[in-house]
Amino acid sequence: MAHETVEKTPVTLLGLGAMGAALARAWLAAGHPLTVWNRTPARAAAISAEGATVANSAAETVAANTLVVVCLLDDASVEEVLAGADLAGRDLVNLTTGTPAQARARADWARERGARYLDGGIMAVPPMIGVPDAGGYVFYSGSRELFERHRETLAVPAGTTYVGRDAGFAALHDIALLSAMYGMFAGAAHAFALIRREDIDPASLAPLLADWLVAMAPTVHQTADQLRSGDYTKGVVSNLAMQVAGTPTFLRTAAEQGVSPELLSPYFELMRRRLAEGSGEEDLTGVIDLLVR
Ligand code: FVH
Repeated sequence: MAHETVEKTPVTLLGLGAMGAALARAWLAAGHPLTVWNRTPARAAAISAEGATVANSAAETVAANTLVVVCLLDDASVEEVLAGADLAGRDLVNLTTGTPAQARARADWARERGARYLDGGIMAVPPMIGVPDAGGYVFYSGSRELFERHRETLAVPAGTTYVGRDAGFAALHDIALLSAMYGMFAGAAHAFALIRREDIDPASLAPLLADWLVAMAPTVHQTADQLRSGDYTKGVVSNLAMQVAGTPTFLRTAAEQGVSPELLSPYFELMRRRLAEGSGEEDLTGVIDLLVR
């Protein structure tokens, strides 16, 4: 039987922090030739021992391969690291977390230097990288052609989800999901604070909390449906008037338990403002319109 050798796309990777190192190991494990660079050389040495080629400078690393991936701390470090590199003809994939405006500006910046550009927002933590069942994935936006050209290589560390030609959309999706996550963390922090001084094992509350959050999560589909239709009374189960009437109980309970209401109060205040506009029969969806200035 004839053996077929499938050439794996060589990858250049700049940035070997916790996430960069995880990406590097995933590409190496999948057989991709990898050239790396990191500001602190010791980190590159560790990856070199696992099979990567270490370049002497960022510019040399960029020159090594067409596909150039950067995973650095922030947009300022991307600017700094790539300042002296010749990007002409490179396929630049930026997996550094930034704002949508930074991504759009970086796309223009790359184009002016003759590079094609794809922005990425990583929805995973390092231990999820290279573990297909872990559920991690990366949002991509920018050049569709670039995404298709490197789809297979980009899918090695984590799943891929392309969200549009607007280079800012990956960052926007990333930050939207992470913002919701922080809202969830805030709610969970308040819940744990409520039981903190009681004879209740936090470990007994944790599974109840997790199950409840999972049960409530699908309400986002109804919110989306109401936003699309413009009818915020559509399918309402617990209307705003009823929910606002319940808020003093939450605040009184917090006071009784010696817990600051500072995480809950801003949201309750928005609910009250929306009710004051005469939206008692609606869902909570109207709060979104109060946020959008
Ligand atoms: N780690 C995580 O859980 C999250 C998951 C979601 C995505 N984020 C984003 O990924 C980017 C990289 O994160 P990281 O975890 O690798 O971060 P660090 O371990 O802190 O490594 C930072 C790397 O950036 C290099 N660096 C920083 N500043 C500069 C600079 N001015 N010039 C050159 N390189 C710079 C740093 O180099 P060194 O400190 O080792 O010399 C690391 O390689 C990030 O956008 C997350 O938001 C991770």
